[in-house]
Amino acid sequence: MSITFYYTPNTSASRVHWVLEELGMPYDKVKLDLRAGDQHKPEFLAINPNAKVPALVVDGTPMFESLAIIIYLGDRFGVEKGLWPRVGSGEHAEALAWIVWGSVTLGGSIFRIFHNTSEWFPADARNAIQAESARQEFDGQLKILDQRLQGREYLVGDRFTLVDAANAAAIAWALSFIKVDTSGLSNVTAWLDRSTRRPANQATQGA
Ligand SMILES: N[C@@H](CCC(=O)N[C@@H](CS)C(=O)NCC(=O)O)C(=O)O
Repeated sequence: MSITFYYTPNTSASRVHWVLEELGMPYDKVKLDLRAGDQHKPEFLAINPNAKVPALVVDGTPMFESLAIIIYLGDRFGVEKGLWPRVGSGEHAEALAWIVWGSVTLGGSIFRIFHNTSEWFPADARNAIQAESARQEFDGQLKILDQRLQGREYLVGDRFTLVDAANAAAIAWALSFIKVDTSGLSNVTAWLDRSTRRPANQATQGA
């Protein structure tokens, strides 16, 4: 089997990187310099026509969208490693719900905050009202997450899964540029620390 991972550090690719390390499978890495425009080169566009990281090529089949990649890796390789529930089980249903929520609902708020505050985007494309409205949504979603984690260590079942990696990576990235009052979020704070301390995540830092 051959797996090639296309990534840039500190982006949406980071959670896929973490997942690949958790799975402990051999893979090749190709680092793209987004500021230099590597994502627009024809050879990368042939893999992801959206010109964004991450992308993954498994035995010649290209994939993009971090959420799709993580679910694919979980279904195909994660079950036997105890990192993903068996397809068709109740826990698999919960895993899909929480991982999609983390990417689409929570992730949507994070991206709206980023797009409306980051200097990566031109000043006239940023909107303070949009940023504030997304910020309020994000605060509410963190409370929902905190309630979910009440009395439990991980989001699904009684052990760490790729759902925790996907969501913790997104939130850790968000907290690097969004100031959050974490009082009242003790479950989220403890879960984030518990998850991000894992060796597989640490191995991706600076890589
Ligand atoms: N929904 C996509 C988002 C991918 C994305 O926005 N990637 C950004 C980095 S976080 C990117 O490659 N941007 C390059 C560009 O827009 O030129 C995913 O989860 O894979």
